[in-house]
Amino acid sequence: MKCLLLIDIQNGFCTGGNLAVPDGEAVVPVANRLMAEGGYDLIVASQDWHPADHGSFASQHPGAKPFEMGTLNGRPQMLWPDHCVEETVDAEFHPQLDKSRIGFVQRKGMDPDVDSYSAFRDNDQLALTGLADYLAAKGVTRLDLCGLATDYCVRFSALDARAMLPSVNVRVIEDACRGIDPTGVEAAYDAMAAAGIGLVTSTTVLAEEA
Ligand code: VGL
Ligand code: ZN
Repeated sequence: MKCLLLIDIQNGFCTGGNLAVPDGEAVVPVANRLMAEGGYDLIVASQDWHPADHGSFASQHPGAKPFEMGTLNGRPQMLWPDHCVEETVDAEFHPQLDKSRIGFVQRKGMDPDVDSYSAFRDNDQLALTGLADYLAAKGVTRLDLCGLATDYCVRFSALDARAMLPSVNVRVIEDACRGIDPTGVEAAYDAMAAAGIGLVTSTTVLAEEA
């Protein structure tokens, strides 16, 4: 049972979005091709979905500016521009993403007091989204991830998949990811490889099907 997990391919992380990732929209055609021709049995998409007063927003911390470190509930927290606020265009999936093949959408980041980079659990690792149980119940044996951003939500989703679904083969499709900060992207790939996550390209994945 092969599953493709699309991480946060939303307007907010693409050009023109509130937390635009350089070249973020470049993942859209690759993701569409993977969905159509990658031989997946199940396609899941995560969606960053914040209340307007989310505590990860610099706007909620008097005097703070976006991309400064702050604290949230006693934990170090990167303070972000307001982004992916629920029910706004910024939070919608990219308009060119083929939604027709997405079987399940996992929203995250709804609790204003904790950030949730991972599609599986909050950053404090206390509250689970339920996605690990969902994938286990579906009998997923291979999980391929891609999307935005490599150094945040892709990284922590892949690491949690590895940790929470130990019998699943977890891979990240590099050319279908884009990151915020080049140093962070490098660190993310190092951490993922060290955890036993396979790093592949869409060419490899599509060739497996051919
Ligand atoms: C993300 C920062 C804040 C992401 C989400 O999708 O990588 N990054 N919220
Ligand atoms: Zn967010």
